[in-house]
Amino acid sequence: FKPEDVKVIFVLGGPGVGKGTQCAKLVKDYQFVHLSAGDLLREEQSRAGTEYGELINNFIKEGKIVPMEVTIVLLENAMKRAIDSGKRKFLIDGFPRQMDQALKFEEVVVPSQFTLFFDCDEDTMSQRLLERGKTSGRADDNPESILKRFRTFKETSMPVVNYFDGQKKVVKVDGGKTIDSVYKDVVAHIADRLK
Ligand code: UP5
Ligand code: MG
Repeated sequence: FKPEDVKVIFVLGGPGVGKGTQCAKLVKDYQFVHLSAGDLLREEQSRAGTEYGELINNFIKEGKIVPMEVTIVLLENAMKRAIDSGKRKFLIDGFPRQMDQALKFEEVVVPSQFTLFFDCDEDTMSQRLLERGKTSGRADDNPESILKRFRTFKETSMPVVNYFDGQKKVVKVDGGKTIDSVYKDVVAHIADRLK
């Protein structure tokens, strides 16, 4: 596909900040295609006999970042399928979460338009994840994994946010409020770039 035909918004923020929740609302109101890198990895992992299944599961439980060769191919394939069916606006959720991924994706796939960054304190995010963990079945919604995810986010993923911020390509929204008030802020901040 031609990069100029495609629009990509990265959606970043700590574990449990509400990336998936806010993306779902944007999809409903503005017809984006929502691609969560974590969801794509979990799908790939649960596919029987997959070469990467075991590897992915271990990385996720440890809150570590899966090698980008895996993730970028999954994202690219999902984007191609969507583009073939006439879509062109993408929310890429939970990616890139390491500098090399950011540089590689923008080089080989398409440069992002901007990054929507949700900010929130760890106590709030932790409570949300533990609550979700009662029913989510996610291998990483437990106290040990959550601490590791927070550490990876601070050490490895925040540099990505800071890098795009240095390019004046970050829109920061407070993710600590109610779902509806966070969404109101999102729409208010990026209203002119949702088309
Ligand atoms: N909730 C949401 N918003 C709320 C609000 N405003 N008020 C109260 N509650 C709110 O929300 C989390 C929970 O909180 C839900 O129960 C929700 O109802 C509630 P959600 O929208 O799911 O938050 P989200 O930010 O999407 O949280 P998620 O757990 O998905 O974030 P992570 O970034 O940790 O998970 P992700 O799936 O992106 O990645 C998982 C792992 O995959 C990573 O740790 C890593 O090991 C691996 N990975 C890679 O290796 N590479 C990648 O590129 C991507 C992932
Ligand atoms: Mg998510």
